Amino acid sequence: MMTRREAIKAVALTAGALTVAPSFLQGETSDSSAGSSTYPFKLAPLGYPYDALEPYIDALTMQIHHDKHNGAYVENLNKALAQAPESIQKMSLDELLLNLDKIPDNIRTAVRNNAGGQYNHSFFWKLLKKNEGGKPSGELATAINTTFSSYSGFQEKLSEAALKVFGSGWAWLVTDGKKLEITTTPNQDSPISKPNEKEIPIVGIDVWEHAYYLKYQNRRAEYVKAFWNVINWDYAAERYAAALKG
Ligand code: MN3
Repeated sequence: MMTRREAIKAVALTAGALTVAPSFLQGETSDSSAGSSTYPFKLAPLGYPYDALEPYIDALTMQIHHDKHNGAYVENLNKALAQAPESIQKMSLDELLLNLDKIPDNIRTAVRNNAGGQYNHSFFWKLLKKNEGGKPSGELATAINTTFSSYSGFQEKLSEAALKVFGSGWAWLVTDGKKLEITTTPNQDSPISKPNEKEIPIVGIDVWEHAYYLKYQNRRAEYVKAFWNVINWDYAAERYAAALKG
């Protein structure tokens, strides 16, 4: 239990020193994963069978990717935070990623990589669902068509970005709450960590080899092509609608 004085200190710290997550982001990734929203973090269950995305993404890839790779990010994030001051341990995933400059030097890289890994993957699992050739609808479809001329124009631009990522990283469709933009991040960096830009992920393609190597080996282009069949457009549309509201 926190004493009253500690509680006041924690509140003061949060209000004074931290970049507070926009309401849309607050607790979004952490509360919906089946665990606490702060340290120690837990790996939420995938939420659907490993083979749900066959033949586009195979069951073994999903199992290893979720259980082992995402599992390791959670484990290593907790290991890093175990040595952190209590004020840092009380930060949600979003707060950690929005305040990397306030993380102690000795654990900053570990937090950046592993909190990023946990954030990106928690989002990614929810974004995936076989769509049977489905396309975005509603406001998101309108925005995509306005920004990229057409759905196929958008597919081309995001695929191109995904293929250009050198080594391991991600290609994203993000929004600042107004416009849509395509961007990439290296390693497990999260778009929400960019200090001078507000970038909320709407769609993200994991182009680490661990996301596709078992089925596609070195053929990233084939994986990226297959990816269009497993985007949960309802989830992307929900995130976009929420981001517009701020
Ligand atoms: Mn991955």
